[in-house]
Amino acid sequence: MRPLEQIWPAEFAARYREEGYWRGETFTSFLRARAAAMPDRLAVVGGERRWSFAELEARAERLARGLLALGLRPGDRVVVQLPNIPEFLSVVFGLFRARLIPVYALPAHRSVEIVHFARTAQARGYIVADRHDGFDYRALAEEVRGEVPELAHVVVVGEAGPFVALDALPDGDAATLPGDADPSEVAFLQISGGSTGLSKLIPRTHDDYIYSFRASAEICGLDASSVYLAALPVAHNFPMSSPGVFGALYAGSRVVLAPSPSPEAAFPLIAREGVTMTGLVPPLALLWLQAAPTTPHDLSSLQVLQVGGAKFLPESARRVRPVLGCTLQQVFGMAEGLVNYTRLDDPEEVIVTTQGRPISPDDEVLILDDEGVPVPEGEAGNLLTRGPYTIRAYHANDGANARAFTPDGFYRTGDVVKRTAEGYLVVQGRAGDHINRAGEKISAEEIEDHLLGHASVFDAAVVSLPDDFLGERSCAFIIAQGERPKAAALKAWMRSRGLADFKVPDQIVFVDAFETTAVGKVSRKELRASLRRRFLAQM
Ligand code: J2J
Repeated sequence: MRPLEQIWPAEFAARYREEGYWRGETFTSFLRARAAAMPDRLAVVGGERRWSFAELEARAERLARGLLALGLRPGDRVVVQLPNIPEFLSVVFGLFRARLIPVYALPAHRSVEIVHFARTAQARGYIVADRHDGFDYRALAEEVRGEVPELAHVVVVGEAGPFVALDALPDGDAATLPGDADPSEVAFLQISGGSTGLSKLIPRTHDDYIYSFRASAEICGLDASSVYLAALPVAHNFPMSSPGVFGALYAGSRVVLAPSPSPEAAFPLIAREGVTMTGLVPPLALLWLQAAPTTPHDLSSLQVLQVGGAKFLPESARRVRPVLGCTLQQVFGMAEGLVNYTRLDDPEEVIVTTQGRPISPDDEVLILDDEGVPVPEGEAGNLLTRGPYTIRAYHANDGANARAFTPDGFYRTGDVVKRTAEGYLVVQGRAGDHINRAGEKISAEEIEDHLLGHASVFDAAVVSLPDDFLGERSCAFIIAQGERPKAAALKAWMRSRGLADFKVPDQIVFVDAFETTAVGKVSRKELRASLRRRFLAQM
């Protein structure tokens, strides 16, 4: 199959190969190598199921044959929306084996998001669980298929309803399986946090992604004796690849899948499986710190707790070692590429006060002022980056590509950072207007667009407000037309639009008018900033 347009200029690709970052491995080739070298070693634990490396590979192979027998063709995109269950891994390795391209959706996504991913990726398949967390994904699939009839094949893990059960895929013939992918091909589409407007699709190649999690596993000290707990939803880039489930399997470690990241679900698993490492977003880390002192479960196997996705404040970071008895690792990453880690042997002060330094010696980092001029050392500026695992373009999105990348291929992260003399980054904030709600990124613009669809909303501006628990919460300032709707009714209406729950505004504030300047016009950005300022000043 032709690459889905993720292309580094030839001289960069050549250098990344020469330096040994890109080694020509694929997802299929690395799983095959582990299954051959350590067939009986336990690879995946989820619920009551325990699969060895050989079993994971055999399942992937069977699924690959079945999915092709169903009518999918190599190169087709398949939206995967699965919770933390072992099938997440057999399905994606099965897709890789059949050279189908997964598009990763989160369990929290609903019809608006899934329709958008399916259309943008021109997907022909959709794989869901029957139910999870009280929600029926088969009903969602019916709704999505009503809007995107091209989504010809819906496969369900569990009770299939009107669709095909994963367990009942046709047998398929081994001879139909294609040869292994070209490692420089796009392996899957990851989704962006959606900092402006709808989420964008992020094409990642075998070469670049495998480098990022192989190097991550090394930085995190994973080996065959490690046990990695996937606590956050594995479709997120962080628990997927930093080092995540893939880094762990690459290193021959065991992956344990937690149905929820809550202490109630995760602590017994840590004790039972001897978990050595896991990753959390800051609000969950706070919950763990609160619950750990009185838990009856033995957490002493835990060596490393990673925290990332949003800023972990030093006061909280300082408590990790004394309370949990393990090393904190701060992780500042993005699905577009660049990932920074504090190193396990860094001095405590560096671990607590910085968000780490890049994985690769070839991660190029620029910190520029608004005019594009490098800021003096130690001062805050806009972070731009380019390197062996940072994308050069989004999938099929010329507008976003023109905004997000410089002509020489640097990705504008939208983050405002400082760099210490030792090369560690400290996140200060961001240039854009999205809300980082407990690690979930929400585009102000996307939510405003939805609100404007309500008959009683004349205008809306969505901003982030500081929140003790979430880090940031979303607040919609609304000018009503006619009678003011009740906030609860407006939230329920947002939900009924088929939007992920985390995007529904946490708070709604009605105002009579938005500020205008003498010229009568204020940019959305200035408007949001001034609404936030005025609101916070009144508190
Ligand atoms: C402050 N902001 C942070 C941190 C991410 C590893 C870890 C996280 C992500 C992720 C990821 C932050 N402090 N420690 O993909 O592989 C904010 C920044 C960044 C954006 C990216 C990974 N860690 N952030 O969170 O694509 O604003 O990836 O640009 O979801 O999260 O979001 P996302």
